[in-house]
Amino acid sequence: LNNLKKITLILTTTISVISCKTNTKDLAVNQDESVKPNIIVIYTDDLGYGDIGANGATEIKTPNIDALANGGVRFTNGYASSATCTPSRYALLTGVYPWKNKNAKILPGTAPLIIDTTQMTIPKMLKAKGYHTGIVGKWHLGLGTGHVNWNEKVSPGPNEVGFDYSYIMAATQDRVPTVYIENGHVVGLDPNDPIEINYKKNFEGQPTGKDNPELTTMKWHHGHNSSIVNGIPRIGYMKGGDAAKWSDVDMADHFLKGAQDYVKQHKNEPFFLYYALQQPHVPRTPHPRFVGVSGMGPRGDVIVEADWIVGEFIKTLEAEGLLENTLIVFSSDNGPVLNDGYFDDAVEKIGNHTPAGPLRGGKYSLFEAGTRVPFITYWKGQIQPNVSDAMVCQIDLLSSFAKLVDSDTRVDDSKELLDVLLGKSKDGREELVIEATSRTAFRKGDWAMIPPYKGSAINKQVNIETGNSKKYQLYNLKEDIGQHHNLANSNPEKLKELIVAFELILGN
Ligand code: NG6
Ligand code: CA
Repeated sequence: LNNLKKITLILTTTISVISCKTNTKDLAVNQDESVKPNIIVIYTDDLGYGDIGANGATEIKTPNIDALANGGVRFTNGYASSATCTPSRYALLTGVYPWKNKNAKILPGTAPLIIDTTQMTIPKMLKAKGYHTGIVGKWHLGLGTGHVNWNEKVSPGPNEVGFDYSYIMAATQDRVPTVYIENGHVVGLDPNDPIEINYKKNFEGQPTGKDNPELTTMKWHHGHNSSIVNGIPRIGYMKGGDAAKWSDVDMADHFLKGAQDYVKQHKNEPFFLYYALQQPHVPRTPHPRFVGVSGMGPRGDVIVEADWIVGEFIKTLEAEGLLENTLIVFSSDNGPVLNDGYFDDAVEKIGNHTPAGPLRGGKYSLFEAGTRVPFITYWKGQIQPNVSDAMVCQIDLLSSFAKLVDSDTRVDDSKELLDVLLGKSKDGREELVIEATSRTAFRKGDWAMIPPYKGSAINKQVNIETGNSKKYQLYNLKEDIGQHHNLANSNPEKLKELIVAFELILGN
């Protein structure tokens, strides 16, 4: 009997150990699931810090973006890495400072891919953690290796640097080729009408903005006088591919549908979507239902359109039951510009609107408005509504997302700031190097320092202050957010401190 008792005891213990083990395993599985939220980056093009209501705009209404800002963390010191597109996008996806890659500058539509296919990227890191990864929208990081044949599979591109799915425009809305590319294939291409692209010379007999202004519906101001597509003169020459050419006024709806379809298709697995909107970059082509809504001309109209798009996209996430399990980051690739090469009333109809908010400069500038942009994180039920003055940069997303999904991947320039992004901490970056048209400047604590640069103090074509000066500039942003008072002479110790820290990072 005693023996039987013993056996029973052993058996019960074993069973309870087994069941305990099973429980732990279940728990681990559950925990694992819970660290796999979806991640979406909504990235606008040239949207300024002051272009959204949440950051103080009163002349333009952006209720849907404001809802994200007011329901999430609204960063007042959120930065793009650069004051232009390609470098900012490079830094966002790779976590590497763009000034470390000499090719990370505004690219023509024929440029080769500038991300090394062996390099770490956000989608690659997430893929390794079981995520499906997609991009819908603007790419502008180059395609192919030098001589792209647009009539064959275009590669390498987004699919070779970590994206399982890509639906993109190659460069910008104002650059050829003006076609959509899905997983490397031009959408709707008629093989009997092959595409040819050249950025140096025109194809014989093809009209251009320069020679045929009578064929244009939008007038060029500077640049933008090559091939004409849909009445809009572009940068670069294009021949053929007529059936594949996009409709500019439908682009926002088209990308929205792509983004909605993507999340619907992948809602049952963890996914990462990089949704890169084209607004309010030139050419500004609002859909007819948005024409005139802002009273500010096409630039205002496409901002209202972009806001509507964000609202529709969020509605889709809600309808699919995804909002509670999705971290959304909303930002812009660089600061605002009014006249960026077309006569489109952006300057004439600006009224009292201030696209840069209280900041100095704009796109292309080393002053704050070049890189300090709308920056919002939103996660229903997980992020408490909050305004954060912590310094964060898009370059930090890679390491921070890695932390979120329990990945060991870290990239040096990319600071792991997950708690800051989730609004749980205000311990942001202490330092940041910003870039604008191949020049760099430095932010440390409350201070901004711009080293001397040759060249014009104003980019006359776009009417934006570049930040160039023969002298060092030093600003205390806490007291002087508009960078009106250069303290380089009156505070030499601070200037020295920033120069030393800056050069240490630059490796000088
Ligand atoms: C500039 C274009 C500008 C815009 C910019 C890229 C001219 C004169 N200007 O070269 O219109 O396309 O490149 O903008 O061509 S970005 O947001 O993609 O960096
Ligand atoms: Ca841009």
